[in-house]
Amino acid sequence: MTELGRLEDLPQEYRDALTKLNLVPLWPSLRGVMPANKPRPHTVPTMWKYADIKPLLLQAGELTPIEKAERRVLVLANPGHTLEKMQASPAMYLGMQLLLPGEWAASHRHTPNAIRMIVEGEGAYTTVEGEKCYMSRGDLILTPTGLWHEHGHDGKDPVVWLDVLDLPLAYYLEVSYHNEGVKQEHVEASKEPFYSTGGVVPSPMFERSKQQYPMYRYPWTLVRQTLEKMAALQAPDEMASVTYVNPETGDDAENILGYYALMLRPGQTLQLPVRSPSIVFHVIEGSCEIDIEGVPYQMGLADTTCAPGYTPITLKNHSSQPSFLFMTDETPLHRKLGVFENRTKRSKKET
Ligand code: GTQ
Repeated sequence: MTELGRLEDLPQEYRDALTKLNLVPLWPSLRGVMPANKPRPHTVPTMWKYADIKPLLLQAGELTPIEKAERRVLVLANPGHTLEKMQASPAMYLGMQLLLPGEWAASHRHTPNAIRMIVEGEGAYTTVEGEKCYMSRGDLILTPTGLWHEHGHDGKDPVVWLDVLDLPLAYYLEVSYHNEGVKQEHVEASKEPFYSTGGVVPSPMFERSKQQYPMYRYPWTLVRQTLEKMAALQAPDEMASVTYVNPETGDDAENILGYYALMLRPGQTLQLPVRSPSIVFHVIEGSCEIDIEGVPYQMGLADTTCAPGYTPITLKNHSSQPSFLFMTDETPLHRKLGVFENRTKRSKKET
């Protein structure tokens, strides 16, 4: 590859003249912004242990009343992007949110899409566009772009959940903002049971729902059952995984980030395809080892790990119990932009 001229090769006077006019020579920076064959990600493999986060989150509950926080969240920030950027990857934001009994996180809506994956505690709920979605461990609740949502808690113990937002992308695009709302009245039960039978969707008067987001809550009990059935019927080296989709269209549940759940059988090792999107793993049940470019991360219950794209990743369940993971990645975004790649196929062809 041709070595390109450096900034230092240019006379200072010339460089100053360019700077004064808001001009930059491309060639000293070209290889940086467009490296050969593979991107150079800022995202570094990072693990956050729930045991480390929980006491600090509970302390935040004592230090900062909910009214002063609006959302009481500790952000899982990837040091490769610098902590101030509050991003786990180019498009993913992760936060652990605490709601104490009796607290209420006021209604608002925002341009970034969000989801919550419930980590622990019973009795809390998110009201999304007037539908009350109860939170139990492992449930996924969508709050897509522009939809009103607020969190309440009628239970006895602290409730914690993992927030995933495409905030870094929205912020980069300069489209990130929120509106404050008023407490949602006329609240009804979540309509998610209408979609709990695979293969059929409600069609009152023979009309399919025109709602862009017909289902807000994906209960863990049902997802877990599906994974167990898959694992029981599949060959031992197959991957028991599901994608959270819009039940009316079969598209990804949200536009930018993809959401998935996976079961690792006891003793199972799974080599994941090497693909362009960054990916986040979160343990819903059990434990596992995640090898990212050969470095092992030991994941216990509710631990979370982020890995950059274009990276070989292997999942190993060393225990005698099944392990269940929630995953989120940037696949829908990459596909829409036309930059999605699966390098596994290519390397197979080459060899
Ligand atoms: O619960 O609506 O972690 O608006 C960051 C921003 C959670 C939320 C976050 C938010 C929320």
